[in-house]
Amino acid sequence: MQSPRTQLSQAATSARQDYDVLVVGAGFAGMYMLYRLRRLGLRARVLEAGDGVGGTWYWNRYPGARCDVESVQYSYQFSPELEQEWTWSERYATQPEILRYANHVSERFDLRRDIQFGTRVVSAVYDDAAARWTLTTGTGESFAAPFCVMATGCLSATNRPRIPGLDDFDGPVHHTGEWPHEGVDFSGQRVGVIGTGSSAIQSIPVIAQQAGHLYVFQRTPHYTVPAHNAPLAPDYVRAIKAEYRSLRARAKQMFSGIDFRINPSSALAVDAQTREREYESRWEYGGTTFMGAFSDLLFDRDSNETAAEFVRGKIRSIVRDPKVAHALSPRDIIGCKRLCVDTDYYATFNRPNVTLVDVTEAPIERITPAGVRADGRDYALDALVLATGFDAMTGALNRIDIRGQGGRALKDKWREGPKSYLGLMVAGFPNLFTVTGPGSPSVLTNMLPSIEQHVDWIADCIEYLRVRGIARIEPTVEAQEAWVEHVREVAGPNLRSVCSSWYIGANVPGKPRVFMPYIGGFPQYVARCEEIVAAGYAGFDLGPSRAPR
Ligand code: NA7
Repeated sequence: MQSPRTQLSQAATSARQDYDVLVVGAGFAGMYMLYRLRRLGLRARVLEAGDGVGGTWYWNRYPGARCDVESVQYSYQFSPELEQEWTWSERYATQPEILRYANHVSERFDLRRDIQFGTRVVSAVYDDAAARWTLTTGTGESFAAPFCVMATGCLSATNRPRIPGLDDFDGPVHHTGEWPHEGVDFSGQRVGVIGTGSSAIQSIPVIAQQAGHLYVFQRTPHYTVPAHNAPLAPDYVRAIKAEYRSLRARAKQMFSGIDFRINPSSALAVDAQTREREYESRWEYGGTTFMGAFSDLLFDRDSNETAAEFVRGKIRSIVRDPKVAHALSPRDIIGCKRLCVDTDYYATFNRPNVTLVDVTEAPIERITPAGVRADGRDYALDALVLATGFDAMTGALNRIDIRGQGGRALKDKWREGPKSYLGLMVAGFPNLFTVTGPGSPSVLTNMLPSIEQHVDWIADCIEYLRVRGIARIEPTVEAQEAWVEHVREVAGPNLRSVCSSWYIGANVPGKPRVFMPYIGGFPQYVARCEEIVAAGYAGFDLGPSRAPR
């Protein structure tokens, strides 16, 4: 008698040749992709490494994990019914609430039956002659289809630091991006957190409340602004639900795809008092809208410095020990690395059980079986938290052995940095789509509308080809080169392109330094995508034809 697992595996194997589209990943991108493909009447299979839907929200279960985009905007808009029936409870949703939402969506639209969980795709190979992609999984199963959509996420491949001795540590080591599902009890323990980016900034105040002592190993201080998170009042929720369509429409006109007010003035065009008032009111309001205080904060260093100094002043006023306040104060451009949003981050350093270990000047020497050696001394620890981020944007794609025409590996093509057309497709890789790929606005925008825009574009494209009996689509090298150049050009004047952030791959040793996302703004980008379609997929090679459907 066969075990249910064997039967399942055989069922998948026997159906493997028949899919129209394969989708890798069941986060928000993969789920919506499946929804759209089904509505086109296509047979799709989603392959997902995790045991549930939700992508980044499935894996990032560290204490304090939340979205830094307001919940009413960080949600799908493709279904007005879904918008009306789901009620967010807080201004910034917690990871568990977002995961509940993802599960609700998957149940509401009956998505699970076409998702195969616990299935990590290790290779994707294009067969020129058959015009098909074959995907192979870690357990040796293979799936084939003429189209493949990589919905693998921008921040999903964890960045494990190369610190000597890391594997020798006697206690548990948890990466924030691969947090144990059963949770971690730090009660009374000596805990070390390495990193001070968004994940650290969210988790440190929560861990500090539980740990016996918390040591924070900081290589670079990051700017963070308060979230001022709060439960959402029923009246506010009712008002949002009544005007969802116009809220979404307004958001789509914004550079970041998020509806918020940007002050059109330059920070240098107003007097110091007016500037202070604007920063103060943004600080009181909370969240990343702080960067909308003046329109030139990300273009003019002097303007930027006024905002940076305002935040440093806040740090000095919150953190009692001036030395710690100084160490926590970033010197560089605010908003260059992604601005963090916190609850009580700076105040946490006033706690007697929290120690900031500044490793700015000299890196952590090594991890020993007993703890961390840094700053000329040994810190004895019971547990270690790696809040060291991700191999962003390209990591998840490069960890799959993707081979296009002539067996050429994507990793090799991208050795000097990712090249794509619109962040949607890559020359030499026909019929392979990347949702929010490098070269698209993606991480610089609200991910949900960016995902929906890409998924709609891909679904419409596949339908266009099928209706016309076109078997293949691929960007031309010329169109791709021109797009890559455009992406580079628009990044130039923006201050975000000048610092050592994960936007340019600087957090991963050896990664090519290229500003990966498209910083021309969401509306401009969408308009370009639409123009290209209206011009009959300008910049793409289409063909050859087969009998129309
Ligand atoms: P981030 O923002 O990449 O932060 C990672 C942190 O880890 C950052 O402070 C790094 O310092 C630090 N880091 C990385 N490697 C090391 C080593 N080897 N030694 C010491 N410190 C290290 O990742 P997050 O997960 O916090 O956030 C990622 C995004 O998710 C965030 O922007 C939001 O969009 C959501 P560094 O600054 O590189 O000196």
